[in-house]
Amino acid sequence: MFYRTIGPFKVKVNALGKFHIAKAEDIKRGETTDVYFMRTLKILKETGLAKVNVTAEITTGRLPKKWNWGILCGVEEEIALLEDLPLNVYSLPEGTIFYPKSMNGVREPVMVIEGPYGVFAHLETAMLGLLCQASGIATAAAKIKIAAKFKPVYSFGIRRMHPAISPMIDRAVYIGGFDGVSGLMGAKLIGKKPVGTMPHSLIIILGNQIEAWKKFDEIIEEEVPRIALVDTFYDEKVEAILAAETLKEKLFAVRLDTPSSRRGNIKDIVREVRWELDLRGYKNVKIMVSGGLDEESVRELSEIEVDAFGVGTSVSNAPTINFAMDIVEVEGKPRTKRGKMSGKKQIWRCSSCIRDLVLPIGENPPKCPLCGRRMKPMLKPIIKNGKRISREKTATEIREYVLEQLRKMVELQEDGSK
Ligand code: PCP
Repeated sequence: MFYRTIGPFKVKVNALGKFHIAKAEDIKRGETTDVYFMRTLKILKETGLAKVNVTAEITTGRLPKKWNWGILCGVEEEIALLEDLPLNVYSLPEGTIFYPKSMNGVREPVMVIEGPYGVFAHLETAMLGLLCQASGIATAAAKIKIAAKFKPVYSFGIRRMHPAISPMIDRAVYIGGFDGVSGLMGAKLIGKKPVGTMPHSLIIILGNQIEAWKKFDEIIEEEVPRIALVDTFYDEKVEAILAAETLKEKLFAVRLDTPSSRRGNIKDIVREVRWELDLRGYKNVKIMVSGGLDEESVRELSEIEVDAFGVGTSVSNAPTINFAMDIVEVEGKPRTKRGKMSGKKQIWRCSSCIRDLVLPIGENPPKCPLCGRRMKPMLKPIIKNGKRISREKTATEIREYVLEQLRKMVELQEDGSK
């Protein structure tokens, strides 16, 4: 029996094997696939068709929650899955805004795979899973970042999902535009320090919020902002004043995580807290709200003096984007199923209108039907004959790319052209 020291505890190693998760090598080998792909492979091998060259594209016909655009996320893991296979892969850059259909009504192929079908048939399930969930999370995060009027928003939602995917969740939320994540592994993955305040448990165990705030200030590293949780035992404004009088100039912010049973009109509660703090000269103390927030409640609260938001379930448990992968060419000849359009395609984007046309490969660069400007091709090669050819971008670079697009979308929305 092996033991591993985790924090103050010695843990039986095989206990670790008990989590119901697939390991990276299982995923790469196709162990997480749907069985009908294995049966298809068997038939193709026995009929000598496994080496048939196809072009397959990943598209979605509609988005959840009446979203009219989405953020593509999960491309890095897709490369990890498909790398070293004799395939060519083209993709929208990770973080790119995409539409289910272009202005000319064609489904947008966010990723295109070329090569012998038998090489990746058993990976379709994982290929879709990697894009569907991460893109749903990144899109939900982007919508909330816009609803927050680009004020700071922090990811507190990994506790709602299986811990094995918490790094992926935090990365997708950050790429979607959030300013920080609470998870240790997620923060490491994005190359950032984890963010967080204090849980109710600290105050409950110390039995006294003033004692808890003081101990936090005495013991926790100085660079960690002093954000006092002010809803544990008394009314928020009473605790906010107590926190300000306890930590004085050291108090960076107060966090309201008001239980739903007491939430009533949270906007008025925030206004009261703001008023009482200002009245006593604590104008610099910021107000953070968390607990059960979603796009709608964040939009409402961003109208008033809320300086930052902590959002959990509504991003970590965001709806998936139901991508599907379809063959559109066999041995270079257009062929696909009903409901899809055959042949290889390119997405052309007008970067001024952020609107697209999808045209067959080889067509001349079109002009934007809305503003007449020249459009640019969006699908870029990322893997050539199994070799990665695109540079790996940091999560922060991809996030900046997303925020740039979101600001443009808001601008277009505000001047009524969206
Ligand atoms: C949790 C945390 C966040 C909540 C959950 C985020 O609150 O403080 O505010 O999640 P949500 O958006 O899914 O609601 P609690 O568990 O109430 O409190 P604690 O901070 O004490 O863990």
